[in-house]
Amino acid sequence: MFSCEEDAATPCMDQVWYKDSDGDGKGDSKYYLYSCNVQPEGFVSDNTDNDDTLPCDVASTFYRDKDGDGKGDPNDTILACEAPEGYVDNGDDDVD
Ligand SMILES: [Ca+2]
Ligand SMILES: [Ca+2]
Ligand SMILES: [Ca+2]
Repeated sequence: MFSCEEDAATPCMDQVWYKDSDGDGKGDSKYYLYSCNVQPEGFVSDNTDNDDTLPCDVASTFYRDKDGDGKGDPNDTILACEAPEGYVDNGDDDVD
């Protein structure tokens, strides 16, 4: 992925690109490559992503609400950025 060396006649500045797996525009500082001029697909110049598996910095726990009363099952949870369909942000349902 050192595309600068492919064309030695063209001076260019190496740039570091960081992998953005979750597509939130923030890159993972642990996974990077060098490329000049062209931005590799799936990579960004930012390296501030704390968790590159989630498109947000802090994930929240959501609770499954099977019966649709707005209260979730405390034993059926998922970690996500926003409440997925069928999930709510509380685990107050005793009998879901
Ligand atoms: Ca990311
Ligand atoms: Ca992220
Ligand atoms: Ca419920």
